[in-house]
Amino acid sequence: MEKVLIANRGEIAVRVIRACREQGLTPVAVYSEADVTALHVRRAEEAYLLGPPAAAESYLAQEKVLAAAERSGADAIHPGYGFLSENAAFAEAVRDTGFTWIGPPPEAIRKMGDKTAARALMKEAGVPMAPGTTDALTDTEEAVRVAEEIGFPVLVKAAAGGGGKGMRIVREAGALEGAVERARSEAESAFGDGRVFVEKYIEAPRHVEFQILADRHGNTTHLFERECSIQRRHQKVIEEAPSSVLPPEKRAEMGRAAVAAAEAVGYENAGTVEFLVDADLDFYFMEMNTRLQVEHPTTEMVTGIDLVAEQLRVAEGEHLGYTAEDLSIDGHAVECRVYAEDPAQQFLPDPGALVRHAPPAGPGVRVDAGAEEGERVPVHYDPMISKLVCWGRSREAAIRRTERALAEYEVAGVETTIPFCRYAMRHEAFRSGQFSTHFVDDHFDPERLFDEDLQQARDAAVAAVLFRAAQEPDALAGGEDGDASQQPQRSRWTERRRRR
Ligand code: MV4
Repeated sequence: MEKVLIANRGEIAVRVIRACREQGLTPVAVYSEADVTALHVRRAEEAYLLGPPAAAESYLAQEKVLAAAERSGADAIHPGYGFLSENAAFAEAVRDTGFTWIGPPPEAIRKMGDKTAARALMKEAGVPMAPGTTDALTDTEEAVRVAEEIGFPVLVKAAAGGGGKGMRIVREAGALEGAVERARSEAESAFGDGRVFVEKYIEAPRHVEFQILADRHGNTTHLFERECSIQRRHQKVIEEAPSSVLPPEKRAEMGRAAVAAAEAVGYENAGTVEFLVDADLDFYFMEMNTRLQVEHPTTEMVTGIDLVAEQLRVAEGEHLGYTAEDLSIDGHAVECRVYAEDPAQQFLPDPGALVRHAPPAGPGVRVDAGAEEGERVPVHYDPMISKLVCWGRSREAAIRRTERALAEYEVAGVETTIPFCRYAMRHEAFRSGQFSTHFVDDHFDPERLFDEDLQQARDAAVAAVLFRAAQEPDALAGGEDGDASQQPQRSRWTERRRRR
């Protein structure tokens, strides 16, 4: 492998480009008309225009991506996450066209994309699952019989669903038939596949997922877990590694189950096995994600393994060379996703110009950003600006560092999820580790968003002033202090703190 085309954009494209360069590989970017000046285009060695901004015309346009790979002379394609990363047909087309696919075998993508096939495989592999059917329901009488058997509440799930799409909770028999019919028709229109199945609903679960790495010689290992329970409408906002609730023996047991799940599907490359964990720390297979995930940096920070470098290595046919027994968890890492969304308005997307973007830094602070100051957060794609990942020797230290870094993070021009992340970091339910996937519903009160965050408003105001000053330097020079050159050159931030 010498040249890798990254079929993606934003922070993950930058992340893969960096790993390619460190591996001595030539990174090739693709971009849409909305991304002409984007960071990933500027960080690549070569860049190829795909087409108009709409994803369907650009990052999802399989033929255009393959044509760019041909034109560039790339020998491999990395899909990142989202877009075509879990499209089995595309993975097949990549291989059929002679490129190395930096991801799992298409067959593994296909099997794990069908939730009933995944459940049948897990059952065979002895991986714990929530009680329920493995095959799709044939008729509603069967649904009633299964639901009576496993007991309410139950979940009706779409076989072609995932990530929360096509799911309905049913709490009593009377509502079951209607729910099955509605889930079936929703799945039919959303996925062109109306098959549904029934599972026991796990109340107030935690979302704990295990990172998997497998080479092409049958060696499969896990790299411990991440907790991703702080989600909003199935969109993760805060993740951490390790989970705050797993004792070592439970971690080892879940790690074995995750490896068994990956081996059952003949997995290769990086993937994630998602479990639900209940109050008794019993765990149940939920889904397997056949891609690298957004939150992979938390695992990298506590294991010291560069997951993208490993993906590239393994895709080239190298052996893993280690197992989980050779790895250990050092410290704790917390990731905050910085989206251009307004938490005070139900996380309404707020795309626009990044008038100011000055991320934090310092020991144990990593910011994977997909955009820079002066760029626009486009309307066409996921509005994630960056991921702030902080490492600490303990969970408390990682939280403290995250609070410090969030307080330093200067953004102006768009609303962001930073205030929500600061709110979560100071909430007792989060700090104590006593939370579930219902954290946002149970604990988030938008009225309390800026309780201690008037600072936030001030910071934004100062950021705007700083930005303006940077644009018109003399605007401040002759201010009330008279000739600035006679004044001691204090940091404007000190000035603000002093004024406060
Ligand atoms: C569940 C569940 C409770 N019981 N399955 C959400 C999306 C997909 N990952 C599956 N999901 C769930 N499956 C059973 N048997 C609760 C959820 C769920 C959830 C899971 C993880 C993180 C956030 C969630 C939000 C709502 C529902």
